[in-house]
Amino acid sequence: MKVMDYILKNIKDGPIHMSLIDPDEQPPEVAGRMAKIIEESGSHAIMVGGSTGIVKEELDSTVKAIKDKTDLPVILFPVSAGAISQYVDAIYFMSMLNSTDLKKVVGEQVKGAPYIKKARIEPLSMAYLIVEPGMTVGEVGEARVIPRDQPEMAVNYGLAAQYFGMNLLYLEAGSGAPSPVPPEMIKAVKSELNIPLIVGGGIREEEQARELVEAGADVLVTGTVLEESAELKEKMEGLISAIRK
Ligand code: 1GP
Repeated sequence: MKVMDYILKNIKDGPIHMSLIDPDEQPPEVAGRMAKIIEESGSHAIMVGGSTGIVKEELDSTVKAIKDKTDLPVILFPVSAGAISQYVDAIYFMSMLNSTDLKKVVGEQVKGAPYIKKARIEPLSMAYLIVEPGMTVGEVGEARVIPRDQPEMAVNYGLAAQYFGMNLLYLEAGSGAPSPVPPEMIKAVKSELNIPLIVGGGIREEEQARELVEAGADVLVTGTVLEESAELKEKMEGLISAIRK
């Protein structure tokens, strides 16, 4: 099954969870072990990415280790065209629509597209919007971050993405953000758009996760909690049951 069909099929039954693994944070075999726990906890997919200086070899061995240990779809969350692994099941073919750097909007994508075709990786067309505070990705991406109290700005970008024909919208508060994307923004976007909404950045607690899915998020992404939790399985199960309820 195509990864996009898998996402659509699963979100029909309610919101889902995806786990973000940063290849820079641990050796491949540890990433593989984490992936196994992630799968057992009920997460729906593994995203790999998030680092600025990643080299392809390191990325490849992490992806292979994850694929070895789980059957979950592995989706590349790319930083640049320079590090794309042919071992993933799909790649977010994403444009940071509120970046002031044209490379982040379309330049890297033009560079990466021929490789994606050659390697036959499934592209998942996605609009990526950075919401205040944006953290490292907002800075590196030179984003004009969407202020937390301006949900209508997120709606307008989202509508533009939908009219461009993009299939997913990702609202990103930034990895490690002190608090996630505001629920009011999620509500506003969901009431005006009909493409699936992914939300990530700063989600640590079950209560937050519950609030975000109640506001309308279709997919919640967590990364930092994977790295921080000593009791990974318990933490993940708690978050996922809050999302799936
Ligand atoms: C980053 O949204 C993701 O792109 C995950 O953020 O690391 O804060 O969970 P966290």
